[in-house]
Amino acid sequence: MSFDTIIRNGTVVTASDTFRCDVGIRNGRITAMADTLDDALEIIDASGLYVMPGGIDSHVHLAQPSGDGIVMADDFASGTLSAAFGGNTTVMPFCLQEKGSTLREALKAYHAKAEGECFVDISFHIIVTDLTGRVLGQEPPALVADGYTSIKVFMTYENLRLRDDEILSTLDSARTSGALVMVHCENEDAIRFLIGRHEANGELAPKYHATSRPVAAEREATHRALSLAEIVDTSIVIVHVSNREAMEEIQRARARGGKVAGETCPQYLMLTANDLDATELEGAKFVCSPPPRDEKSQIACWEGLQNGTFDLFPSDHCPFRYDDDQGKLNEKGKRNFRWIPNGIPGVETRLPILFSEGVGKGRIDLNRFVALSSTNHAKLYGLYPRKGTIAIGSDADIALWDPMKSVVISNDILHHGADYTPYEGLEVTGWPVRVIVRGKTVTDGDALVATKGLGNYLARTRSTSF
Ligand code: DUC
Ligand code: ZN
Ligand code: ZN
Repeated sequence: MSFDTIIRNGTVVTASDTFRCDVGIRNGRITAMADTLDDALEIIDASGLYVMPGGIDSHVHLAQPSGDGIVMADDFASGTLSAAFGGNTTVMPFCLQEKGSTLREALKAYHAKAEGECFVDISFHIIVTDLTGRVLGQEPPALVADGYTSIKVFMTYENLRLRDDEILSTLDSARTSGALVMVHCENEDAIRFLIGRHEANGELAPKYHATSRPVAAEREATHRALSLAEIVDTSIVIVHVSNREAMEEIQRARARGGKVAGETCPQYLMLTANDLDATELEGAKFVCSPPPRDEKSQIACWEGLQNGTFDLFPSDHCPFRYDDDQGKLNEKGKRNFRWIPNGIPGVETRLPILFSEGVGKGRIDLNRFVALSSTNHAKLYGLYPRKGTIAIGSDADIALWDPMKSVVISNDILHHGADYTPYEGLEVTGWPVRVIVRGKTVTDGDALVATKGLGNYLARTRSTSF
């Protein structure tokens, strides 16, 4: 046999082209693309379907400690299962450095959590929270050599944030070692001041999460992060941008010659701060940071996806159960918004939402969909062309898309560990009907046809985007 699998009669879509051809797979890789291919153990008929690179979700949180008594709703098994059903073949979760431990120790702990559990391939970004000890002196060069080529830092959250001098040191260390730094941009001091004011006024409902983290707090921190990167002359990723003003900071930094990548996420296209103002405590379901803004911000984020300000459209999947004392409605969270864990689920709905609202409504074309959902993630984070495209020699990571399939999103049909979806009742058209990881089918329609452990850990090269 020439091939293990042939995908026949489909329309291949990459970030640059759309064309009809058969795809031949052998030993987990794409080994032939031609008008007609024959001679395989398995023939998959993809008539009427798009043959796309599997989604790469480069911003997800799985099994991450999130505060006293709070438990994330997804571990590596459920999170990667949900990812697969959502059309993804690789996800990039965060590995959180606990204060007092080294980055290597953090990685060891996360590898232990993920080992043998995953349904799709994974690769970690390291969240740096503690610069004492050898962290910046010695660890990054060796970590980059071992394929850990990205770092995230927070400007907010008292227990996670780095001060400006620490961010500068991290950026400088990343520049010399070849790592890429992702920054969560919100001004912690301003947020703490506003939370304090809300508390003094007895304003404790979930909706005050949004007003305690205003656009100005995000815009200011975005400007500062970009300035710090400029000062040490290094590249930077501004994650989860929610509004026009922060987006314009990215545009201005690029115009000055800055090497900047930017993300926006489904919640900034589909939700607004009004969703946090729901009856009872339902607004807790939409608490994430930065918070969703308003309709004008949604329009701005679409513009950013269209005009290239945003290179990436990850989910920022950060799932907590709602009706659970280890989740959104923990004892303290029920009484005061500041204790509601920040984050919402979305790894399974990211691609259907972008396809339906983006391609289906004429806002972006098919090739931009592939760039935003897969190819740009692979390029930015050192996985391309092994991942993120349909090409000879690439891993056979493929999502077969039915562009006509309409689905009403409901928590019942999703596979994550959360007990809700923020997109309940949203009708989308376009759905991944089969997902293949390195040549092996993981999902086929509603069926799971692989066992966990199929997902590999991916060491990465330095970014090829800048
Ligand atoms: N930042 C993230 O990137 N994800 C969820 C929560 C947060 O603050
Ligand atoms: Zn963040
Ligand atoms: Zn995140």
